[in-house]
Amino acid sequence: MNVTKFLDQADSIRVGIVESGQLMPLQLGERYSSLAELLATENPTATIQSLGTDASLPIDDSIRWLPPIDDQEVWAAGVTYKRSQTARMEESEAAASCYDRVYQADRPELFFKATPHRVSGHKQPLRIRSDATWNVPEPEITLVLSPQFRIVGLTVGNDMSSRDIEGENPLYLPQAKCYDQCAGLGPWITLFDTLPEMSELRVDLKIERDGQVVFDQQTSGAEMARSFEDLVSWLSRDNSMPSGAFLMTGTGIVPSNEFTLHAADLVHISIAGIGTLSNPIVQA
Ligand code: DO4
Ligand code: MG
Repeated sequence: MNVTKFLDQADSIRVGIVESGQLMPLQLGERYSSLAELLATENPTATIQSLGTDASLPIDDSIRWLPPIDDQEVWAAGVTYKRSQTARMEESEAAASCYDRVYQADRPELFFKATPHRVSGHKQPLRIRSDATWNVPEPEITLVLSPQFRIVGLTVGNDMSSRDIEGENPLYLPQAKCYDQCAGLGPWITLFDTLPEMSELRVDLKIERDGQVVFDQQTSGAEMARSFEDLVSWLSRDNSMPSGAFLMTGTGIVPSNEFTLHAADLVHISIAGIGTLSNPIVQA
C-alpha cells in the first residue's frame, strides 16, 4: 500500500492512498489527525484500511504532492556503499582516512539530516546552497520508522549535498547537508509487512538539463555494505524519537568529480517497487 500527503482543492492538507493511478483521500475521523499517527499504530496497513475514503482523484499534473512527513526527524547514514567511500576520499584529501575507517567500522556514520520544514515532496524544489560550488543529489533508499524503531515502510530520498563544503573540512558536514530545501522525500511511503530483498531495491538517478538527460546511473540495495536493521539498531541507541523517524540509508551513486548540479536541473530518483521522486533544482 502507498500512502502520502497532498493539498486538496480547498488547500487543506490531506492524507491519501495511491492505487492504480488514483489518489484516494482518507477520512481520518476523530481518532487520527496525521499520517505520522497512522504510521505509529501496531499495523499501519490495517489501520488505513479501516478508514473511509472520499472520491478518488486521477493522478495527473494537478495533484499538489506534499512530503509524507509530519513531525518526524530525518536522519541519514553515510559511506554505506563502496562508491560513496571512494568519492569522499577523493573530495577530502585531508580527511580521507576518516571515510575509509567508517566504511569498515562496526559503528556507522549517522547524521541528523533535516527537520520537516526543510523537506520537499514530489515536484517541489530542492536547493543548491548559495555559498556552494560543487553540489550533487544523493539517491537513497529511505526507511520509515515507527516511534518503536520498527521499519514500517520505505520511501525515496534525496540527500542533497555540497561536496566542496564537506570536502574542505569534514567538520562542515552539517552545513553541507542541512539547510532549507536540503532533503527530498516521496512521492509516497510504501508500507511493507515484509521488506523486499535488497537486490530488488534497484535505484536509478537521472538528471535532466535543458531537456537532455545529462546523468543516468543505477545501483541496488545489494551493493550496500550494511543491513537496514544494523543501521536502525545504531540510530536507536539512547535516542528516542517519539514521532518516529526517516532514515536515509546512504548513496551508492555519486557522479564523477567534474559534475555539479545547476539551477533548473530536474532530478528523478526511482526505486523499483516504490516509485519516482522528481524535483526541480533551485539556487537562491
Ligand atoms: O560522509 C559524508 C556523507 C556521506 C553520505 O551522505 C552518503 O554516503 O550518502
Ligand atoms: Mg547521503
